[in-house]
Amino acid sequence: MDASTPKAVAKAVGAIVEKAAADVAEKLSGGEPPVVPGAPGSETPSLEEPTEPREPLPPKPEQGSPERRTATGEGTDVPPTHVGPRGAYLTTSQGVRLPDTDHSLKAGERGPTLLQDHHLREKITHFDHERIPERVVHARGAGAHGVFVGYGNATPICRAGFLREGVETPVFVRFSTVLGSRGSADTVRDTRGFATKFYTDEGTFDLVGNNIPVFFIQDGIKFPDVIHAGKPHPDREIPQAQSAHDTFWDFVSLHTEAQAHTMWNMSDRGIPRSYRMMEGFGVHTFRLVDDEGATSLVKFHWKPRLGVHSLTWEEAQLLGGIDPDFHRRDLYDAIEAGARPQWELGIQVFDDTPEQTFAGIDLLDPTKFVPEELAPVHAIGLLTLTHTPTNFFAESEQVAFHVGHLVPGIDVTDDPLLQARLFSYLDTQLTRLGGPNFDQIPINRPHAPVNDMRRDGFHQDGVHGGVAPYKPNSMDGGCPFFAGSAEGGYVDAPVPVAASSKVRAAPASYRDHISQARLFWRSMTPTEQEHIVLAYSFELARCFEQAVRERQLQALAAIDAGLCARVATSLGLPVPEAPAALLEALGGQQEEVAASAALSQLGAEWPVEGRQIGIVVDVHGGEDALAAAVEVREAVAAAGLVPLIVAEHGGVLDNGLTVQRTFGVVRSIEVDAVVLLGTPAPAPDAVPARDAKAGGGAGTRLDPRVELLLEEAYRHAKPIGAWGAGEGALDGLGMAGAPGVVAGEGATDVLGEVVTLLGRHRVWERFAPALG
Ligand code: HDE
Repeated sequence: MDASTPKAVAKAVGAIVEKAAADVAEKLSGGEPPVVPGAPGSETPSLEEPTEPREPLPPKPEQGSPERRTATGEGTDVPPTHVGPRGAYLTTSQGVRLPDTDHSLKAGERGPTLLQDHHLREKITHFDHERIPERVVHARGAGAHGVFVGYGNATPICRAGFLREGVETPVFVRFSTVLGSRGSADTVRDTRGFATKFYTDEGTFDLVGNNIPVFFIQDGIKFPDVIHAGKPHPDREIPQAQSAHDTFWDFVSLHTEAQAHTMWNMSDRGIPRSYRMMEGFGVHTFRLVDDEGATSLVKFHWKPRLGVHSLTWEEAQLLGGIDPDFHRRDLYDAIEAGARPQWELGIQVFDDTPEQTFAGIDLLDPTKFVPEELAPVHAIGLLTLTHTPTNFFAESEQVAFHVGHLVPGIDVTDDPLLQARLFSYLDTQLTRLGGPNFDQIPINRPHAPVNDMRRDGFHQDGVHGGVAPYKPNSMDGGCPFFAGSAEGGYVDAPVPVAASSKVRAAPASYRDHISQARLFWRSMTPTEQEHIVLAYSFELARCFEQAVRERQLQALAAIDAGLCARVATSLGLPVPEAPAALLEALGGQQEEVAASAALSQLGAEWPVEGRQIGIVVDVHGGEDALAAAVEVREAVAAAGLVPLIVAEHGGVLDNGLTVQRTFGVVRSIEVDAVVLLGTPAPAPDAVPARDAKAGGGAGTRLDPRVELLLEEAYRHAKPIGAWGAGEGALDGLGMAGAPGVVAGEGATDVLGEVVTLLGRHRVWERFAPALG
């Protein structure tokens, strides 16, 4: 039969329709049509409200629903890696293959574009809407996937399942700066966000913390004030991602409860070496609940396995220009290289007394932390970051944290900063992620079963069955049912609330703004104090208004007279008296701990894996030098460090090594230590007119760019090693014999010493006499 005639086509279509009708009839109750159509649900409701928990009712037999597909057409039962683009051909958003995407549909080659060009319109319309609002704070950040394993020792005080021994929970962690826009530099002086989403079997728990344990404000209602003060000036929109400007220091010098946090920001904590080398803090006091309902108060800590380390301020500034993505690159490169970043989750535990105070420190005041000497941090689990994101936008950008994402066993306290946050995080996602269904975006989906009776809204991805998204109901068999504590329900801890009246006021304990800034300052080593002095001096020198500088100096006078005098000298201003009001409010707080050794970053040894070692190779140094380069590179990699081969020209050397940086391109900030193998003479491209870095030179036989590399590494207190002829070069630069400068005959011996030095991060002893 000829299927192309209209008659034949009509016949074929008729047969298909007939078969479909027969199929539907078959599906509907075994061929029997329903007696009376219109029953709302698939079961007849009972007279009484159903109380026996059961799964949702099945759909009615005639109901269909869209097939489950991923956004790119794949079925949903595929591995997560299969949800990206698929198929070999370019398609429209509807999956229709396309022969061309370079030309609009036009009336002739030189003619006008036709309105009917659906491909052009679809492509451009989507592009026009690619941007979503960046986060109002913490816009600049980077996330990674990982796993958390509980140690089990927290179980006696916390019923949360993910803390039980050996329980593995998938996590997503996002690190961030606070002030800068999405495209700002990673290494600015700022607080860092440390937000972790635990996809637990009992629901999602978010620990949305910072790398500093105190905050600028005691009450969330001040958050818009402190952020407006820290953001760029509204008229010129400068400076970007900086606190070094008038409005910031105007606010914190008037609003002195911010002084403790600003002290931390001015310290080396404000410029971390790496996300992998930061502590994290929940900041607020939280409440844990055990199986019996008993409560304790805790502060959460993240302790990095690699220790807490920082950049120098000069490095941070150079990186802002040379590699603004330094921290996210470091994070992703480390994971890719197998140096998986790890932190232990720790808790400080306090009795849940009505005063909610420990050792004179009000636990509800988020501008105060509890020194570890007074309350030790107990490790309760291990976090390991294992995977980089597949798509930055889908994961790091769309992840939505919320301090109200709590699981049974973890509850909040009345800290007024935390209370305001409980409102804010949900609210902000409505604008940022375009509606109320942001929790259905893949990175935000809980791993626990969800039956929340929420319906509809923009970008609804669920296809909800049933007719009764309300409680109580009998139409959907009563489903969903309530879960008490025994069924894993989240029961708010029934803690008493003291009799009170409505007030806009803070308790007397909140009046002390100085003791903890003083404690921090006094806990620092001379090297760290020097950095703090330089940071205040830099920031205040960049303020225009004299009154702002003078007012901040007054606050410093209350914190420590010596600190104030040093900053005042640097600014060329008189040393002021400490304001009486600040001193009076101090009271007797913090007398027990004059200094907390745990706050200093210096003085211990840490693992060095993932650290980058610059290996400077003299390509004209002969066979021995080239062989040594291979030996050192292998030893560096074997020690779990990352080698960076630096030579006068690019390409592959005679010894088979690939040059990663040329002298013209390398900068000291990329490496944690430098090893000099030989004395590379000035290369042909070391022409001052071409590159200012090639200009100087101490007149040694060394290439001036290598000299600059060594001088900067020296100034930044990095370990430096030299082998063979390189030893003489260090002599010429006046570095030989200085602390942390190692020279010797055996290349790998030298490397061994450099690695040992790196375990202490930097060689600050080099400058000890200057620091007094
Ligand atoms: Fe946040 N904060 N915050 N914050 N915060 C946000 O939420 C807010 C505070 C923190 O990587 C926003 O999704 C208020 C303290 C981190 O996605 C917003 C107050 C701490 C992140 C918001 C605070 C934080 C945020 C912006 C005072 C440390 C980044 C976009 C009551 C314990 C999370 C968003 C990520 C993000 C509000 C104070 C940490 C606007 C109102 C204290 C790590 O909701």
